[in-house]
Amino acid sequence: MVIQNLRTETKPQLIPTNAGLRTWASPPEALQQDVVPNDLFYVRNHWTDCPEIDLATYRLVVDGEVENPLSLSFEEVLQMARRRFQVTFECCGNSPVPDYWARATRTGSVMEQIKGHGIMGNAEWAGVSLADVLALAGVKPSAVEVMFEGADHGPDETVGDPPEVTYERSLPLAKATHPDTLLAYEMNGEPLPLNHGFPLRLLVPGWYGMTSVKWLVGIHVLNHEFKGFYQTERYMTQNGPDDENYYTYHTRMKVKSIITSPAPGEVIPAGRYTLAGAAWSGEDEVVKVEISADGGVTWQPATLAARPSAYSWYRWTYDWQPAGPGRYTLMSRATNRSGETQPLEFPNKWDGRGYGNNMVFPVEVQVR
Ligand SMILES: Nc1nc2c(c(=O)[nH]1)N[C@H]1C(S)=C(S)[C@@H](COP(=O)(O)O)O[C@H]1N2
Ligand SMILES: [Mo]
Repeated sequence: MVIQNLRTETKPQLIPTNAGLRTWASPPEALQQDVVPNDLFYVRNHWTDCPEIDLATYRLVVDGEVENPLSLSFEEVLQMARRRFQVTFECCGNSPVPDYWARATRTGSVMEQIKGHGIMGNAEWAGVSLADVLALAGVKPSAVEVMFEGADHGPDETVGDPPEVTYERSLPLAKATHPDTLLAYEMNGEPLPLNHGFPLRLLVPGWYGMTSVKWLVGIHVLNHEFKGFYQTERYMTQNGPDDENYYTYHTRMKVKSIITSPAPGEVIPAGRYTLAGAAWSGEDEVVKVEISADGGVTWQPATLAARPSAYSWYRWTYDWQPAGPGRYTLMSRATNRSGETQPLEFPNKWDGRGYGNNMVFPVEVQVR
């Protein structure tokens, strides 16, 4: 509770989430806004130092299964047709496993609750369609996937092995050539900040954050599936023994919602209170957000605001009249156009990592 008092007196800032200084969570004040400011947008890096790229010598290489391999300067990228729209994304490891969340809410640990959902954000991005760049290079019929190479490399952060690995991820050709898949050079009207991939990053709308490769230096069109370390050894969930697929590799963001007001640790005065939050569902639409103020016994519909882009989160509000002072368990539950709803329980018990966890998260709140 001391932490909470301190927080109200200081300017909101990113919250470090591990000793390695590779991941910072967005503070609640940032997630309460329609668009998260650049300096409060979560950062997830695999190494502690960002590559510093000199625009004067920067080249974006496009090669592999293409008719005309390219080496584009930043100026040449800027001259191509510009697209600008909001995109929400979350790290695949954003929300924690149920045990962590239960402990954080039971003990009232504000910081742990903030970190629990803070590895996500919504911003307005500008850049060029990757499809335009690929068209310029002329993709051959033999192409299957497109691989994206970041300028950052080193030993893997957790095991130190392999001793030298580059941040590389691939996309299937259909997603790579979708006109909304961007090479972004601007974030909320500013040049892409260093931590977010200056000067150019891939931006894969509707997909989990790890697919949006930062500090992009290479686009390699492949005639086979890419099997690199961050493609096949990370960002997957181990399925149960009866599942015919050993792993699920995460791509599209699942249907999900968060409560942003009240913020973790906030004490609500008795009377009317407007609950607020956000909901999203990868490439799909959210059609319904429901709220429970009694731990999941009864549910009422929240009001969904129109979203400014097909890839931004929806903001929702719910006019709550608590019966009186006391402790309440709040929950939000989103449903998408395809009829998928957030599960009440953690979707995968076989894998302790919580990747892609979109369960309904109970939030304990005190009304006084
Ligand atoms: N080159 C490179 N790209 C990267 C990463 C990285 O470490 N290096 N991290 C990925 C992960 S796991 C996430 S969740 C997002 C985070 O983007 P942000 O730091 O701009 O929020 O970037 C992705 N792109
Ligand atoms: Mo991530």
